[in-house]
Amino acid sequence: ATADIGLTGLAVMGSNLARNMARHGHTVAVHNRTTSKMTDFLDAHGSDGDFVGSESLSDFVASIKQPRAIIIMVKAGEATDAVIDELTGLLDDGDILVDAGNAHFADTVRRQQALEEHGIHFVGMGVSGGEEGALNGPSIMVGGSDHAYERLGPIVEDIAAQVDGTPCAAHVGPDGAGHFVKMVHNGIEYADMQLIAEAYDVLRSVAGQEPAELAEVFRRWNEGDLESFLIEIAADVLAHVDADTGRPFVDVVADSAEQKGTGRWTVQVALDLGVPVTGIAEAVFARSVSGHDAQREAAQKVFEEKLDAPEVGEDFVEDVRTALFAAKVVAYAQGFDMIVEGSNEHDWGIHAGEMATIWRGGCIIRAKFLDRIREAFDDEPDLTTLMTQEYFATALREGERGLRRVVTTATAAGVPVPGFAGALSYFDALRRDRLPAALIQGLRDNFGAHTYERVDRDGTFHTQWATDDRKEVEA
Ligand code: NBP
Repeated sequence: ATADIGLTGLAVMGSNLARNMARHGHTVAVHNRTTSKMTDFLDAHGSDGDFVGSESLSDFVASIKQPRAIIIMVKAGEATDAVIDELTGLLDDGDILVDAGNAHFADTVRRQQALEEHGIHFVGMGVSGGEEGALNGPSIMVGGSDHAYERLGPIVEDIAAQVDGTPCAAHVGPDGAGHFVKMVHNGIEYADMQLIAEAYDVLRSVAGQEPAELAEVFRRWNEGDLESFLIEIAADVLAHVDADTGRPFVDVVADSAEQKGTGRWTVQVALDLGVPVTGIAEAVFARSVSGHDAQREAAQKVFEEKLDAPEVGEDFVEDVRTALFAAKVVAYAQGFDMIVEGSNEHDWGIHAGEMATIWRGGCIIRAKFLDRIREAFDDEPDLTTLMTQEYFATALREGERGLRRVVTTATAAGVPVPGFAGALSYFDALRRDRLPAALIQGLRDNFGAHTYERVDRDGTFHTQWATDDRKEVEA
């Protein structure tokens, strides 16, 4: 056996990851269910480094040094289970099987438990950064045993994106921790993109700026606190002109956003954990709304679109910028709340600040401000919410006025801003001394004797609503 690591599944992600490892001097055993894809891969990319190609899984396994580390990069779901089943019988005690696809973390936990009985260390590895990242340096979130990371870590840290000499890869925690964090990362990505899209919509629909002008605005924003990959490519997309029609590219693209499911998973899991990730939820629902063609068509026939845009001046652009940053802070704070809550629930021991560190490069939400998140958790590892940490609190204070103005102006103009409005509502809800949840508790007790607690003394109470004297009793 000569290969340092094996990879099966040579579609775009697997091919690029295999090439990345080979380019870093690791000998990579490669395999694909359809053999021609493996031979095509070697023909096209064999010169990238040392590969050992195998047609059969048994030859593939035999070509890897023990304890073996094998990356599975096939379609998430049944295909992954099928490959795991085939490989299990061929592996030895202590071998490491890595699923680098987009698995749901609950599947990873299930697979890890099943493989533990066979002495195999199963790893759920979240890989972010798309095709380009896989080839040139992704952000890698590893969930698995210490033994697995000892074997895998050096290779993974080698091929990951590097920021200031630090690899964007880490051992996040056991079993499903890596895929969980990757899922939340994608959820945050949804929220971030929704806010960027709303900022564009408001500036275009209310301030009347054209896509080419807005590309310049985003380019400027990318030089300040908002500096990030998503803002950079937003400028790029807005500046792009359709070759066929000569119109702005954003005007020829169908306005129905698609989703592969990780945003939806994040919200589903957040509901179970009881974490209010309103920014992510609004983003997922906004995409659903955009795809509800029948309802949109029906509503447009009945309710005339009435854009009653108030006059705004140059200062509005700056308000949108500060609003965007403040809303982004809220969305990221919620995402990190979810990581902390998930880690507590599953006893994963995730270091929240480390997640910010490994998201600084390689992945889609890479941004300057992740450094600030890392610093915040370094200063205070048990931080209750990012929103109160000095840097972010300042961003919220400075952005509050803009956020209110953007939400009220957009609302008056009939421009939907669920992301901005949700962020503002969350901010206001946290800040308020008293919430109307007190009335909800009263209603629940009235119709269902669900009981309530009081502000002035301990205990659980119920009011006998059906009686004349409405006596309060201790429940
Ligand atoms: P695909 O998700 O399109 O999967 C294609 C690969 O799965 C091929 O190698 C195919 O083999 C193999 N495969 C299938 Br389908 N069923 C199989 C089975 N029953 N047994 C063995 N192999 C099987 O590839 P991808 O787009 O490169 O994505 C790979 C993974 O990475 C996915 O989980 C994806 O969600 C994740 N991911 C993708 C991106 C991205 O930007 N595309 C980013 C991050 C993560 P064949 O050649 O024989 O059909």
